Amino acid sequence: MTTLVPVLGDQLSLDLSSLRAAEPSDDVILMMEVAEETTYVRHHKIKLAYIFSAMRHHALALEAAGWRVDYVRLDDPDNTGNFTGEIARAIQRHDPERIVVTEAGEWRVAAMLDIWETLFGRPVKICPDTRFVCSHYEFDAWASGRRELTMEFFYRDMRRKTGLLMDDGKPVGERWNFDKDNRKPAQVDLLTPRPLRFTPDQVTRDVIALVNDRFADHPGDLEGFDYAVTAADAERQAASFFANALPQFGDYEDAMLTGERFLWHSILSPYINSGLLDPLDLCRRAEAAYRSGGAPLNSVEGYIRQIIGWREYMRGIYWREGLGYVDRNFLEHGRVLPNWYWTGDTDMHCLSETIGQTLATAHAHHIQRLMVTGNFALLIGADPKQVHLWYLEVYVDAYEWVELPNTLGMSQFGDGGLLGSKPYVSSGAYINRMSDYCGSCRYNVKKRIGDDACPFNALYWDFLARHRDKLKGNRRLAMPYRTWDRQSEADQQATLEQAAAFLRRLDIDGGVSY
Ligand code: FAD
Ligand code: DLZ
Ligand code: SF4
Repeated sequence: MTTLVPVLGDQLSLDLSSLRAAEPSDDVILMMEVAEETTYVRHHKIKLAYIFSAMRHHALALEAAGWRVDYVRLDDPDNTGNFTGEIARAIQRHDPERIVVTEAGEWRVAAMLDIWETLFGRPVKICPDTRFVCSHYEFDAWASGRRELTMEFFYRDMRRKTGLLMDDGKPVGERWNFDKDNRKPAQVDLLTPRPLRFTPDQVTRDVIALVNDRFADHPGDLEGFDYAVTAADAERQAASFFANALPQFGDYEDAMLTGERFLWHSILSPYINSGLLDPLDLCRRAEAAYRSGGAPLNSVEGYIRQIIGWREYMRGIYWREGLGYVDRNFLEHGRVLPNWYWTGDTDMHCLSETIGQTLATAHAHHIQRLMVTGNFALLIGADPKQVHLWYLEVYVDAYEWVELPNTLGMSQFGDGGLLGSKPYVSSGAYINRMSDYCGSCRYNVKKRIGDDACPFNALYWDFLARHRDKLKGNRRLAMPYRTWDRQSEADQQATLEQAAAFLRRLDIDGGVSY
């Protein structure tokens, strides 16, 4: 009487809900490296190596915990290349009475799980993913009947539910949100903490060879691969973050600095998303740091909000909005992304820095993703679906449930404001305020017109003018529109011509078909 328990590549947690419904003595865990998962986008090589190595190490951890693991490698000659084909083969090997699986993280894979019961003629139990604080049902109950799905109110409910940073039903510090304290620009500082680096072991080296061999045409390279690939090493990285970076996490949350890839960020998202770290546990430890005087409230509240607020909210939106979300394109944008999004080869320093770092490490921090690559793509009117695929491809932490709402919703305003109350666009002034990028750029951030004018400046006004019909009712844009209207017609005309000339050059020099 065997149960087959498929464990997917982002379900690498020892207390996964499906495992709770199984018995180590009788049941078989199935883990599958399959070609279909590697090619739905051209995943960055680091992302592939990370996932396969973490999966292989997790199989060893499961075995050490007493489980029987049937592990199918990508280069197994009989590998069918997809989850359903591998379940069919595993049924032949083990003749299980039933299948128990934790729900998939995205629509594409959920649709596969849904047909297994009919296809294989045995019961399939799909367990809720209890690694999230908010269930689908709870999110829908929260969202139903609301005119606006404001993250802040969702977040407060999650604080109440978890009790995080709550005293007698009230938020600690008598405020829910310390965002205003968290917008300091950073200075270059030799004492900036550095995340730990992990030397690849034999398992990772094998995977690196496999990825280099099979995915040579995918972006990135594996020369300096140093991610943690086990729960124990991910835990070391978390401990290092709490000890060294959390205290200043809040102050510099939105800062960007040349050559400083990590600043005071945790760099834990790949481990949380694939299951090596438990998000709620991290939040409780952040709170403990505050309560024991180890970190200030603005940092700890900011960190907790990112996880039980933004992260949970993005998942809720993803599942609530359904399959059609990916096609939403409120602003009717269709420009092809410049080919230098895959090389970093541009003379705009903020972009070359962010893209260069992304290609080198498969990571960029939030403000780089939102206000540099995302902002630029939105200003030029890039096709939001293509932008989504780019983010899904290049980041090690990218899974559709979290990447899509962040990119298409928050960053590209593709959903017309369901998720963000205004488009995240800015001129060069914002980038200049929050970074040191402009100081070593060939463009002058103060100029709007001329060969050396920062392209973000004319593009920003052009974006607002172009979309006036759709955006004029947005209260948060009333001020920029008033500023635009105060400019002389000649100045406005010169700005629009500057933007048009830039976009023409971009299409000729930088366009690429996807
Ligand atoms: P920290 O700055 O240390 O933040 C702490 C934690 O909060 C993160 O580890 C993460 O788990 C969570 N978090 C923070 N912001 C968000 C957010 N907006 N949504 C969800 N979780 C958040 N995050 C992903 O995990 N996967 C993605 O594919 C992804 N794509 C993004 C695409 C765009 C266009 C934007 C603007 C943001 C995206 N994010 C994504 C959110 C954010 O950029 C990353 O979570 C963060 O940079 C990860 O680095 P970190 O662990 O150092 O985060
Ligand atoms: C992202 C990814 C990749 C590249 N490869 C695999 C794989 O071979 N096997 C696997 O189980 N999972 C992989 N993943 C992660 C899955 O795509 C992820 O589990 C789904 O997105 C969940 O819906
Ligand atoms: Fe980017 Fe403009 Fe600053 Fe150059 S001047 S780094 S293009 S914002």
